[in-house]
Amino acid sequence: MAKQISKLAGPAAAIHDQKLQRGEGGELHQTASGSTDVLTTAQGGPVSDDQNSLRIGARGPTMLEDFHFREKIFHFDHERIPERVVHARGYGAHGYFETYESLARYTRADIFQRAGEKTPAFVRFSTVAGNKGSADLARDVRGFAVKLYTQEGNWDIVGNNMPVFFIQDAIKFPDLIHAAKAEPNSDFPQAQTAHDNFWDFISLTPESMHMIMWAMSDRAIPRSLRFMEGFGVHTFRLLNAKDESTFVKFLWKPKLGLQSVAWNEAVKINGADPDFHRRDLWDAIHAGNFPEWELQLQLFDQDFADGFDFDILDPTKIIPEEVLPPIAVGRLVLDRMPDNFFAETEQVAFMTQNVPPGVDFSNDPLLQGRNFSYLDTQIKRLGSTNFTHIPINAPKCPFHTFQQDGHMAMRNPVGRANYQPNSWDEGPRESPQKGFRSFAEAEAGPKARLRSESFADHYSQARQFYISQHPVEQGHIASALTFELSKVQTPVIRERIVSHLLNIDDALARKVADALGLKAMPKPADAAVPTRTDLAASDKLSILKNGPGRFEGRKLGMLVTDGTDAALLDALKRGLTKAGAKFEIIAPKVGGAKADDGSWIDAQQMIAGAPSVLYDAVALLPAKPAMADLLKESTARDFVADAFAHCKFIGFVEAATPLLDKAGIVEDEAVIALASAKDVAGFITRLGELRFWAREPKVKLG
Ligand code: HDE
Repeated sequence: MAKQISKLAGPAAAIHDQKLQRGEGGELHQTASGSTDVLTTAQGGPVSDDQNSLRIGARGPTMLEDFHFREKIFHFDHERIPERVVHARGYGAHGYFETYESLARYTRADIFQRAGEKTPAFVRFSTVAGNKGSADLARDVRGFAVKLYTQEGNWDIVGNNMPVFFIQDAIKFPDLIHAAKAEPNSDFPQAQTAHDNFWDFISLTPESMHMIMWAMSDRAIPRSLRFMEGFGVHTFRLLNAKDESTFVKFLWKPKLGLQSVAWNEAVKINGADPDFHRRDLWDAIHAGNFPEWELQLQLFDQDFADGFDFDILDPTKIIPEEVLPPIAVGRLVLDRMPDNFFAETEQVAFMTQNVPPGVDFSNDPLLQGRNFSYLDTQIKRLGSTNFTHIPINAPKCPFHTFQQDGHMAMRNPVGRANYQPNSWDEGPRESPQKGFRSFAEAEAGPKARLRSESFADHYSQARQFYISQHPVEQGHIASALTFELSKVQTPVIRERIVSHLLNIDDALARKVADALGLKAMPKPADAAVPTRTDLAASDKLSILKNGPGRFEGRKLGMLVTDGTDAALLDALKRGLTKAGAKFEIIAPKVGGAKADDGSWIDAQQMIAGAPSVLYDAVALLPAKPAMADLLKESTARDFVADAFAHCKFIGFVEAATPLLDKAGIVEDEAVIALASAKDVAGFITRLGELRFWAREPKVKLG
């Protein structure tokens, strides 16, 4: 009977046979990797057939005895681990930190002792509110978590791309996050704060107002993870060899400058490429364009802290860079993507309490609470106290503990001594000289649940942030508030937010109230401390005032057809490469098009798959004979109309004029004619401005 049954049946059999046959031919082999390795079970047993489970007869029941099938399915069933409760969606990369010069004066941390020293690093960027599968361009804070594998153990600077936070005490974190994430009864909206619960909580939490200004600014919709700043947020301490303390704030400054997208653009990017940020990082690193940040420190002593306008322990406050200029102490370069996303990016465990000797905590109540949370959350996610045995989390310096056993223990002590002190002359010993020492701060006071009076000013720095913005950015903040509050269905919540805005900036409050169609202006919210109007604007808080002034690291989308001017295209390609920029060719068909000189232009995208939101600027290079077909493509019209509406620079050849007309474009100085290769240099220089915001009032995006 068995002989009559084909061992392999169905389509899988055909593939299997084909692969086996071709394998015998010498070019292709059975495994996807192309290796000659024999497939095995996790126990190492060779597998003869991975296409069919073991059964009795061709149409009979599957047998429990099929240990390969059972092991395969069992393992698959357990592939998922709990996603992070916040910052679930993230993307990481490896790199290094290079120290500029010795900081021994301030800290005894080994990483800061020698100029030119390189320390391995792993960075994970993330959004906060969305689940693991959410889209990259959500309006949200971005996590900026850095793990430095120092010679004295791992140092994690678990920061964000905004220097302040919503709350002042960690005890409010679960409430904030519950309110921000999907509502519990409906389980929506996903990755959006534009809903009642979030704004209800915010409207009842005045301390969040400064952070709300940041979250409603363009900082919340970065163009690339490479173009955003990072901040340690809290005040930390540095301790030198004499245990003298200097307060410190950590700032990461991107070498390629700051850049964000427009909200309407973000919404469209999420549809066109929900992986926009991770793809951008992947592409840049694979192309050898390694993103880089400078680590800058704001250093200050107790006298500065005592004299500063706000409490340096309050995480809803910044110290403006104009008040306390930061010093550059090193650079962080990301030069390698993980080999495996799960093993590295998903399993990496950042913890605020990972600090080396010479770095210490302050009493910031948010930081103190985080120091509990991060260790606790790793048990839930990674399932064992031995999560430090996972390579991405293991220190890269020698380390010796007496910890043993537990689930998945990979490293186990050898020898007899698993305690100390012991009489066997075995095992590590503590070292008062080398070991971590806390700053011996004198603490006293009643045991009570208190919020310091010095934390009570909730509006002054919110106002300072707002007045520091470029008028275009101020407009975006008003639009973002209007959009978010327009999704709030309970009118009183909208009114409450406007009543807070009245304490920040009267014109902003009125603009939002008007845009929301509020029937009457509410009274300003009761403020514990009146808003200060004497704080000077800080240009460093603006993105537009800190743009790169060059197109390096950005991408031009070039629309071509059959008959495109090859010389012009070539000049554009050369000019962009010289400027350190990238380009992508978009054609009616992804296979490409034939240029006017008969050469073939390879395309990377077809028009319908590459809306202009994926690019920083566009060049329209079609040829006249192809226009009739191109004009029929509504995606070609959208390509142009969106580029214009998002205030992008548009280069065009004369043949493209009917397309500009069809998209309703009224030419301005950022719609630039490219008559020949001579015009390319000027065009690329203009691209360095990134956007032509002067157009915005004409293309109101809401
Ligand atoms: Fe976090 N946060 N957080 N957070 N946080 C986590 O730890 C928490 C806060 C930040 O890429 C969790 O491993 C509390 C501020 C980043 O893996 C958790 C409070 C800042 C990441 C946690 C805060 C951050 C996290 C979830 C209020 C900026 C992602 C998974 C006191 C300075 C790290 C995890 C990564 C992740 C707790 C507030 C940044 C639950 C209790 C402020 C970048 O432990």
